[in-house]
Amino acid sequence: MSLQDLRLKIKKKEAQLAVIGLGYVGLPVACEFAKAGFLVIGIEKRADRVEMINSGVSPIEGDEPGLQELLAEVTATRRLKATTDYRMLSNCDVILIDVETPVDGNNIPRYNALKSALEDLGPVLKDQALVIIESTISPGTIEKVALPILTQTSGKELNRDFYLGNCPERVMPGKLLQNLNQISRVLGGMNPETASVMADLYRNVVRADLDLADCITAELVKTTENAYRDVQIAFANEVAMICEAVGADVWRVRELVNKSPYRNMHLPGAGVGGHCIPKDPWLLVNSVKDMGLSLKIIPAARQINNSMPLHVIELLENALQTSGSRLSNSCILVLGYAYLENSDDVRNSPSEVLVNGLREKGAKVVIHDPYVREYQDDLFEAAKGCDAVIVMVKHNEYLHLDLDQLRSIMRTPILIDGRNLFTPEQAISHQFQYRGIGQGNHHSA
Ligand code: SAJ
Repeated sequence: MSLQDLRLKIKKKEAQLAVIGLGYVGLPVACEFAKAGFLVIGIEKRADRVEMINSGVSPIEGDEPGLQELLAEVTATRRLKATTDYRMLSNCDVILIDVETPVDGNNIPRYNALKSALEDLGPVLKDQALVIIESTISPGTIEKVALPILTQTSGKELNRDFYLGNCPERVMPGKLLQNLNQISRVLGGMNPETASVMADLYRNVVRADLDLADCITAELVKTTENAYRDVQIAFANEVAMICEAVGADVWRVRELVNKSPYRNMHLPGAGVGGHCIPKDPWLLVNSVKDMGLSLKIIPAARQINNSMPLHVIELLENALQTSGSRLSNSCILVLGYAYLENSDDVRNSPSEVLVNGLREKGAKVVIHDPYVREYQDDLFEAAKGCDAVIVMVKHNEYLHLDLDQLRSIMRTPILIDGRNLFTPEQAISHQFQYRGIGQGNHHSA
């Protein structure tokens, strides 16, 4: 069979698909291709998740519109079958890889999961199969990591016996299926024909642009788009620090800046969390780490964004000092532990950095988050006797918080606003002492 034969099998939906890694990316991907009419084998290392998936129950936490129903349908019709057994891949024509690609404490990707998946796939790789890595990877990883492992473990030759591409995922928790269908994708192929065949495949699930490219371009686009966001957020945070220093309101400044054409100043805040933004800039930086290129903006943006939870602590200490209190014997209520509003996802949450910092300084910390199971106790019960409340996440549940009720049960009415939930005027009119990211004036009544 040739690549053209594979293209034909894909067009007739006779190609047998596989997805390695049935997490928050791989599972929706497997379901969507099964829904499109392909037979899909899902490889998942955790047997408990395999069992859940095959019984039609999604292991993905959080609200994912349509996913549970779709999974139930495609497993009931046996279009999707999950397994831990790589031998099931020996008859697969297209294998998508959606495993995690974290960076270590030195911001270096180790690719343990990716290397393991490739090493297990190689020996069972079918002749003329197409392997597509969807995970976010450092530019150069296809060439320097994936290709050598597949070649060595399969004994096959690229573009003769198998084909290789990179199609970075672009999904966000809470909108997995919607993103998959509606956001354009970059199709990087190790040769142009491979990219073209990838387009025939993705056309079955993506109703947006499918942009053909080579692999290094695809790897660069994904890591760059998230580094871009991180830098934009860091810029907003740096302007917020300026506004605090000179006594201005960053939110008013941002509103008026963004009235200028071609401006889009992002939201300053208490930090940057999640599974993508804190990691992907380092994947981009890592692509040139041994080339003597001295990068400045991207690492500096990471440093600024990582410092924001610590800046929230500085705002708190300043407010406590004004009240004659000390952090070491205070009780602090933290509102929001997820990394994003209206989400239960706590990965790389800025609140974790904040809470650890407060406890290291001797404060007693109480956490509330309506979406995170262990923190769903009554907010006002949690606030009893507290010396300050810190807003870390702008959950909808906090938008109409009764400040009078809150003040009546707190020991010291201090409000530290990490997400511009309240205006200083609102807080002060309810007799709170207020500090906010980027709020350089309006401290207290
Ligand atoms: N944040 C700010 N200021 C902003 C925007 C976000 O402080 O102006 C913070 C958030 O509070 C959060 C973190 O940054 O802690 C990340 O927020 P996010 O909106 O970027 O959400 P993510 O992490 O789910 O980002 C994903 C990314 N999508 C992919 O990687 C495919 C990102 O590229 C998207 O821009 C984002 O979703 C989105 O908004 O769709």
